[in-house]
Amino acid sequence: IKMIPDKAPGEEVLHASGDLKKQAHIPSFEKYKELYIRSVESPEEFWGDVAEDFFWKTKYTGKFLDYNFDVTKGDIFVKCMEGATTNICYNVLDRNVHERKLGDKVAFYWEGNEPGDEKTVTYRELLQQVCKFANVLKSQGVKKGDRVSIYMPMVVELVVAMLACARIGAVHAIVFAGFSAESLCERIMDSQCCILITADGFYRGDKLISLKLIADEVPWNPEVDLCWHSLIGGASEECEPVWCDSEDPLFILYTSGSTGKPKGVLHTVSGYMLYTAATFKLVFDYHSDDVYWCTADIGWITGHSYITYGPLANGATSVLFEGLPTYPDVSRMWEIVDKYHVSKFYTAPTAIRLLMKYGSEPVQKYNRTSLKILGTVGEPINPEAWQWYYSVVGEKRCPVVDTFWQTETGGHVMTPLPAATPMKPGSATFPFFGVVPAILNESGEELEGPSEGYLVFKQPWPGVMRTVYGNHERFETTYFKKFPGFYVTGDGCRRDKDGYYWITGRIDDMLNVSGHLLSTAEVESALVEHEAVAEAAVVGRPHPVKGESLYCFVTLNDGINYNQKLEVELKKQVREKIGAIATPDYIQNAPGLPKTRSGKIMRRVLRKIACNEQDLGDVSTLADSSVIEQLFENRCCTAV
Ligand SMILES: *C1O[C@H](CO)[C@@H](O)[C@H](O)[C@H]1NC(C)=O
Ligand SMILES: *[C@@H]1O[C@H](CO)[C@@H](O)[C@H](O)[C@H]1NC(C)=O
Ligand SMILES: *[C@@H]1O[C@H](CO)[C@@H](O)[C@H](O)[C@H]1NC(C)=O
Repeated sequence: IKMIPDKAPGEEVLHASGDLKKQAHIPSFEKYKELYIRSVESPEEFWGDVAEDFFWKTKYTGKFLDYNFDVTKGDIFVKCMEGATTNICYNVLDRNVHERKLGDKVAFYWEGNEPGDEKTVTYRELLQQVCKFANVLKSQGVKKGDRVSIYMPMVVELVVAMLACARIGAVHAIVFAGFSAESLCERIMDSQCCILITADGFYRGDKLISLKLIADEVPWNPEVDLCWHSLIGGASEECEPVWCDSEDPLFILYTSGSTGKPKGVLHTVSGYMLYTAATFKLVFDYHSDDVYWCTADIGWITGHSYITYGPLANGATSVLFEGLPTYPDVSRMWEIVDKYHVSKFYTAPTAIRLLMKYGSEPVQKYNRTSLKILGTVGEPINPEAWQWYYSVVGEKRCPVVDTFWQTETGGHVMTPLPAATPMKPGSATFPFFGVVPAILNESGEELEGPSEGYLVFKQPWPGVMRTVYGNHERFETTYFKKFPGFYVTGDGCRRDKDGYYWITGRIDDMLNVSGHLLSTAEVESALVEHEAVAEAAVVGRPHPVKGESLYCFVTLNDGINYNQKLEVELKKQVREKIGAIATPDYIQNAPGLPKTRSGKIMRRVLRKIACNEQDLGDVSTLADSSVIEQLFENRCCTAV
């Protein structure tokens, strides 16, 4: 294991302060290396120590971690602590209230969209609400193994609903409240959920989102609607947890696939519990007096792992925020940091870039001396935004943990540890414990030393996904077929001379809009469903705030004219099919698309046209080069 974080001439390497190191769980790079080697060579010992903090009804019977990552040797599988029985809800609530005496500790400071709208929930109160709602679910016939769809805004009831499922062994499948009726429907159908939990509506900034109206468009739902408040009123506060096997499913969370249909990423109980608990504790260097705030939505994996399970497993106090960073004004985030004395703050590069545009004044209006550690998640952070976050928000006192991970990985896999890892702005630095990365070239050979290629992992860690719900073959094809023996992330990566890893972005045809992965195929199929459209090709165009914007080329059916009205219809179509996040930024009328002789659209060329880059590189495989000139002529210069 080569890790030599030396300062190279002209390169910036930043270190945590002595104060932070003094009390840190992992105080030095030496300590990190020592533990890392132990985690990889003896996973049973390393994770066994983590497991000791939790309650196990019965012990595991087989190997601690059993797996096959090689498709040529049989089915792919990962099992952690198989045979042990436990309950994750019991561990994150009952254990904290009863064994650790944290009943009166605040679990969540809920901060509403509207300033002044607020609520505090202690661990004891959270446990009571979860038990009541678990009893409600049981009274509706929900049993262990049943899937439950949740489509809710960022309210305490969302956390209650997910933990109530976990308590009775039901599998939650949360759908982000920004998705359309059609996306919700697709996910409900795929997971075969027996019940949908939703809300009347909520405000996002000054916009009212009527969730219930959207959900009711789901045509096959014959259920009579039931009201949360009337059901929970009469429910008992006692609810015995259902003991689950380590490898019983905990939740399904959908992520965009490159072939269009979303994939139901499945995580199981024990491995996910150990992994989210350990990453939360070490990556944010959690201490019992911290106030932690992750600005993500629970509808994404970041919210599952680092708003609900990781922080609660540690008995942490978190802020749960319903609103937007720009409402009622662009100081809102810092006002909240000041109000609750937030010490650990976790947000997305897209939010940082958005706020950066307004300069330092809105930040400096509020007291941020409580801040100790800053984190980023969702996409690689560009060094310029990193510097602003570090210098302006954190006043150069707070290390920045640039965490790389995916829905599929369950928790952080590449990340600095705040007191131990010397930081390089824009690098996710080194692997977390138990994670063994490698860089492969196109022919699947492992590259040593400074290199760039496919980021893969050689062995599992407890929190890695177990399957694609209902389609194990798709799981194997997507993550394991390309390079037998490795988990393939789909991201590109560079390793520098000091061994630091730099994530370079998706290798396949995915878009990352504000850190959310969208498949071009999904957007294209939404466009083509419009009667005027014959063909569509979507590429990403760099965007200063969102990272990437959607640039859509559409070829219309014969005899149809392109106009403003059609453009509006197409935008609406995509919004309705996929959700607001996928709204096209540019739509260009493209009577012809650049194709290879075998008929494959050359997206590489389209990306250059979208950015007005005249040097197209090698276009020898192009079937008809006359389309290129026309595409440049019709370029859109302003967003629609
Ligand atoms: C995703 O966004 C990041 C930051 O904006 C960028 O570096 C990366 O290249 C993007 N990925 C793709 C596939 O374009
Ligand atoms: C900022 O908050 C800290 C405590 O978090 C306090 O000690 C300090 O006086 C405050 N500074 C100002 C300018 O209010
Ligand atoms: C892949 O890497 C190996 C080892 O460095 C090298 O021999 C091989 O030529 C590389 N293949 C490609 C396609 O770059």
